[in-house]
Amino acid sequence: MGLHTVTITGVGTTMTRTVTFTLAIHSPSCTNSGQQLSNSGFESGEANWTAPPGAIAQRGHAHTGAWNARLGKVGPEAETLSQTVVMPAGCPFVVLSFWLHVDSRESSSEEFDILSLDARVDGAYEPLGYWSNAAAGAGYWQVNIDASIFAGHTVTVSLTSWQDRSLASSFHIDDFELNAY
Ligand SMILES: [Ca+2]
Ligand SMILES: [Ca+2]
Repeated sequence: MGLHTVTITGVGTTMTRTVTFTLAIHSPSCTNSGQQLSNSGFESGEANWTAPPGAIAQRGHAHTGAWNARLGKVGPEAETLSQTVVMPAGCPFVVLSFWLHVDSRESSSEEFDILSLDARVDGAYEPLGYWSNAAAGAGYWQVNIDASIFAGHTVTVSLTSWQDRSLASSFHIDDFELNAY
């Protein structure tokens, strides 16, 4: 059960082609499988999310649709995007994923501006990862994290940006999903 990566390779006389896909095998007890967050692509604006004013907007920089979230402004204030969800009992596997684009005025690979991913799982704090201006680059990429510790619990997932006082970094986020299996 859970998520499995399957790779199929076709070998011809002059070329080889490989395709990789993810196979989800649901637990028999998982009757409410799939994506659990509401408004995961931000296409309903701020609905279901707690976010700083203006962070969720249409600014021509979405991964899909027209809306996305953006965290990060210069100064000492943290900015947090979060949503609370009750994960279904009977689904022991959870994958957290979102699409991230880091745009930064920092030119150094030193880490000055941080985006951290954290959760409260039945109130208990769980750090899950962080990114920084060092990850700046063109376009979005997908973050995938095993979040099976969420299974069956009430969870608040949060992304928080912390910035120093110069050279802002923008953390663009879209299609934030919690998939249960
Ligand atoms: Ca979107
Ligand atoms: Ca900075």
